Amino acid sequence: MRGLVIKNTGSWYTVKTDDGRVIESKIKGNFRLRGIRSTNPVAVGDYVHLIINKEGTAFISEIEDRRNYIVRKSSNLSKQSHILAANLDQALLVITVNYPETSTIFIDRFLAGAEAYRVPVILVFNKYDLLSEDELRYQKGLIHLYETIGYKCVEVQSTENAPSDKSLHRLRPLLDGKVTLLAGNSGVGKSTIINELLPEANRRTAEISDVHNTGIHTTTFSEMLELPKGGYLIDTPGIKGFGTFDIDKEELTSYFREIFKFSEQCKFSNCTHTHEPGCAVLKAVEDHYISESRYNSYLSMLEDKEEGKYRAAF
Ligand SMILES: Nc1nc2c(ncn2[C@@H]2O[C@H](COP(=O)(O)OP(=O)(O)O)[C@@H](O)[C@H]2O)c(=O)[nH]1
Ligand SMILES: [Mg+2]
Ligand SMILES: [Zn+2]
Repeated sequence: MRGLVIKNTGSWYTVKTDDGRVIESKIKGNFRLRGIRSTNPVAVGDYVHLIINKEGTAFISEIEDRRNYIVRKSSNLSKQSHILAANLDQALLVITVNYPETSTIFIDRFLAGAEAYRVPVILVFNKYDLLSEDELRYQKGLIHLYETIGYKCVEVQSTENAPSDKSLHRLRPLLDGKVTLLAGNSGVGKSTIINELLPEANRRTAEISDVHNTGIHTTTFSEMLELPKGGYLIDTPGIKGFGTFDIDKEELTSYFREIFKFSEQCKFSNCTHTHEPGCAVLKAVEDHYISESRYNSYLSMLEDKEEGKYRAAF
């Protein structure tokens, strides 16, 4: 029997089978997966094969190859990673220009991580109702910037009585039938969005994960919440970005789409776009074809890399 892992609590995995049953499962024996040293061999989003027991529980006997996955380093000491989720169709990054302020560095690091993992991102600008005229103008500017680069942007208000063109329900067609990771700084409105988009039956689950968030439960377990018309939202307490990922010298540029485009005209193929003569990126920043905020985010990630951190610190 094949199924999708929708929840992980310690050694138990909740699996939704292809024929619609929900079965609590455990791993059988030792799984050694190619190339990944992880503390959890199975993650939410994984497709697995089950051997169902007489008691109605099951053993996971096989994990299908992942299309993609996101990881978090377990600790500074170990080289092991914790797989947060697998097989994502997209990520929804919730941003607030204010209350709390989401920095462009945070947004750009998230986007770079998503490029590295090849996960499309939708930028959701929340709390429309709270913004002043100046803040709204700034938000419009950001939306113009990110749409020009090629990212989908949506302005919403998650609290009651939102004007229809700011309603959260505009997100539904973007989410139906897809596996979406919900991300963003604490306080931007992720739980509010989940509660609004999920039907009554799932609301309780969302509240339970809120309990996890408040620290009663310190361990963080990922969970997939089923949308009414199919598809899932992945609520991963504490996830802010794509965590650690190795940044190759040449690759960093390619995680910034518009910088990558200009870099093809740089004089040197190994140009870092910081000081080199004939650098087309520096010229494009000067001519305002590349925004300073994006270029600064690029520099901050380059600095991490040069300090040997090899990680995006979200
Ligand atoms: N005014 C306003 N408040 C919002 C909006 N969305 C969320 N909030 C509030 O922001 C606070 C944090 O929201 P929450 O969903 O807990 O954020 P999370 O930490 O990302 O899960 C709560 O008090 C929400 O009621 C919005 O669109 N407008
Ligand atoms: Mg929350
Ligand atoms: Zn260059």
